[in-house]
Order: sequence, then structure tokens, then C-alpha cells
Amino acid sequence: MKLELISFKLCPFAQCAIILLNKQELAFELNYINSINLPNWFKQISPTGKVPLLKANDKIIFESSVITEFINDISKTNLHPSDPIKKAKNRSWIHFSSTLFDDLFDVITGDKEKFYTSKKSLFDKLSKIEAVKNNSQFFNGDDFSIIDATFAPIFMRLSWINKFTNNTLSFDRLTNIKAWSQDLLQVDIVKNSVVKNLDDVYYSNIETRKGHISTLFID
Ligand SMILES: N[C@@H](CCC(=O)N[C@@H](CS)C(=O)NCC(=O)O)C(=O)O
Repeated sequence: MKLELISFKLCPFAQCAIILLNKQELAFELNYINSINLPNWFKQISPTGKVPLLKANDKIIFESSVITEFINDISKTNLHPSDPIKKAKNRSWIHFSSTLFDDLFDVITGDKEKFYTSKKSLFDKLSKIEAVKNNSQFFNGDDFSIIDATFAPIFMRLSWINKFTNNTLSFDRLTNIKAWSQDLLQVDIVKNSVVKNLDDVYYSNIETRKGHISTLFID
């Protein structure tokens, strides 16, 4: 099957799909488009105007959670737990993970008040994940699953922000997810799921938004 993933370089939802495509060793073309100046052909094929889009033999698949399930469906290896309850729980937490990005967006764009309320909301959610994460390497034990690919982009952005700001979003006290994050960020397919120096691009992107967080940047 011919696969083409269309995205922005900074999109965490596409990053998850990239991790899974590589984990499943599926050949695909990666087409980064400019978020400021969307090409007309993209506007015509994207129902929501958002990325990622996956073109599979010229059929358009949108919504990252659907894309990741599709990648699993066409692969030889199943990266979801086979037990239906465990699988449902994974899917619930995957769905929950997308709400972390709403808080993260407010954290990186908001004024001082918004920064603190969204930081609190983010940490309330991280604490809920801490409560269900055991001390195994990955979410379901020793093997990398879809849910690990879903959380890796969040952990990558938190680690960048902590580097830019002297740990303003440190979650060291959440020991289970801290260890999970450290393990995930060491995995090659995670490290290689973004273009080189994307942390610099993220830094500039946040700085341009002039939210409270940019006043916390260290040189
Ligand atoms: N629920 C969507 C969210 C996708 C999304 O928000 N993508 C962002 C980039 S990371 C986007 O395309 N934003 C452009 C816009 O909202 O116009 C998914 O998971 O695919």
C-alpha cells in the first residue's frame, strides 16, 4: 500500500504516526507543508483543515487516533494489548492524552494568569496518569505499544520546555511517568521522529507568541 503522511514539522499528532509507521517498518513518504501558508491542494483534500492526514493509496484518512489505529490494522504486529479490557483502557488514556495538548497550548501562549491555571490543569492530568502507570519501562510492560507513541511527543515537548526554562514544568515528583518519559525519549524511533533541531524551532515558535512562559526562558 502506498502511504503518504502530510503534516507540519511541529505537529505532535503526526509525530505519533511517524513513530508507529517506523516501528511497524512501513514505507511511507513524509510530506511537510507550511502551516502559515497552506497549499490549495491540502485545503481541498483535508476535511478539517488540520494535519496529520494519511493518504493510503490515494484515500484520505484524517484524525490522528484513527490514523494510528489504521497503521496498526495494516501491520503484521499488533501494538495494542490483545486483552479487550486492557486495550480499551489504553484507548481511554490515549484519548485523555490529547487533552494535555490543550493545556500545553495555553501554557506556551497564555499570559501569567493563564499560564498558572493551565499549568495546574496539566499537572492535575499528569497526576492521574501517574496513578495508573506502573514502574515498567513502557505503559504495558516491556513492549512498546501505541500508547507509548502517543505520549512520547508530549514528553518530548515537556523536556524541551524544561530545558528552555530551568524546569518550570518539572514532573520529577511523578516518579512513574518521569521514568517512562526518560525511557521513551531514549528510544531511537522516538528520537528520530522529528527533524533535526526541532527544539530550536519550538523555542522560536514559543518566543514569537510572547506568552508569560517566554519571560522564563534562560539563555
Ligand atoms: N484531533 C486532531 C487534531 C489535529 C491538530 O490539531 N492539528 C494541528 C497541528 S498539530 C493543526 O492542524 N492545526 C491547524 C488548525 O487548527 O487550523 C488530530 O488528532 O488529528
